[in-house]
Amino acid sequence: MLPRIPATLLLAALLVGAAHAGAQVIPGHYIVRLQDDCDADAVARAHGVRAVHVYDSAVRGFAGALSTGQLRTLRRDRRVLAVESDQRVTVLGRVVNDGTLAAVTVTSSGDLVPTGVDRIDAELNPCSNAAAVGIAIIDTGICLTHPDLYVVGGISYVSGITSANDDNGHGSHVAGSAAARIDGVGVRGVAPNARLFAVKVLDSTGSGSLSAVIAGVNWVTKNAKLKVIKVANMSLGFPATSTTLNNAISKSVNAGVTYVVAAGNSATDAATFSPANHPSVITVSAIADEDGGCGADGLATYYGSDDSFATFSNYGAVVDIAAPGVSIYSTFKDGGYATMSGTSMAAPHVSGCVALYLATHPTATPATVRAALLALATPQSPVVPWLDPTGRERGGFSADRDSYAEPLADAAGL
Ligand SMILES: [Ca+2]
Ligand SMILES: [Ca+2]
Ligand SMILES: [Ca+2]
Repeated sequence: MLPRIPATLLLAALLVGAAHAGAQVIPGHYIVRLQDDCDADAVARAHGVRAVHVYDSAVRGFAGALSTGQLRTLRRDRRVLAVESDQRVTVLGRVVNDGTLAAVTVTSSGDLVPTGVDRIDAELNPCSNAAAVGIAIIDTGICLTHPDLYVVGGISYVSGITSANDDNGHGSHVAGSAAARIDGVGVRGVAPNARLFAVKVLDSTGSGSLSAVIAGVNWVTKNAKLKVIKVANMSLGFPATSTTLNNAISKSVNAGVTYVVAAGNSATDAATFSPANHPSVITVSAIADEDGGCGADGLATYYGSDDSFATFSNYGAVVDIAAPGVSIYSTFKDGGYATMSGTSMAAPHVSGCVALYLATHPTATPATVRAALLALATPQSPVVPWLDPTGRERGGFSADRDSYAEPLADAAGL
């Protein structure tokens, strides 16, 4: 923790995320999963389907509008493993729009250290080689010209949008928490200078389709080796499960990409939310931290007291680790900065941790990365500060909603 500039208390904010509603199916649109040796394009053509997305790496298949007749003949085709309805996927973070700035400290370089970066002591990590690690932000895109973000590539799977540039702000915010540069301006992220890939699957309203998300996972998997993409952040979700998405993520993880996903903002068990419930991803819950320090002596936030489980955060056995997700200051669209809340904001703190770890352990598998992050994280209890073996002050958090006590991410010793 650094000495801090006093901050205004967040007094009002929009509710984060929608209430837990049922899955929102996109009528007439389907995702078709094929056997591994199939040419997805050829199968789609044979059935007269104009595929919107074709999957050829993380999973074989295609997605698009299907007539009742096409649906019937596809289900009879022996190359078809599954046909599922496409559905609506949304971001899991909102702008805090009361004009207050979250507490931040200033480094000697001049970059602001947002509270979340400070709380997990990322500023104490020497972070020698993060630029060697690529992080894919599967989101609304990233502001491609933002001076604080090192964006080296991208793709858009949003209908009618060819650029991966962020027209919403959410993806840019997520990207900045993970990797905003130390350059004397703006903020710094957890793993400054990590290379960012903008995988745009959600539109300007922060909404998109499951079929586009699968296309994003497919792109990451296909490009992981060549572009050295080792981390994928998904600050998005939907209240259902998709076997096609699950298979795609599994294959991507097997290809060496560590997936970090938001638990969701419905204050309920994340077990029924995808991709939070995937067994091979790192699922992240959110804590409220007001002052960037441990010890619960900051001011109360709109979503709970300092260093407590955020009132909106999903919980449950599928959650692996917690990170700050309330009133987080980071980069935004159009070269700007904004304060946002949500498990969307917690996840990229962990993606940054993954990048820091991989920078010094380049051959670690996703399972090894997860084990290392959990081993070095701060236990929930005690909240009262204690000194770790390096003499650094540590402290957990209170008010977890279940009996699974996920630890709080810590970046100093990665
Ligand atoms: Ca900066
Ligand atoms: Ca605190
Ligand atoms: Ca828990």
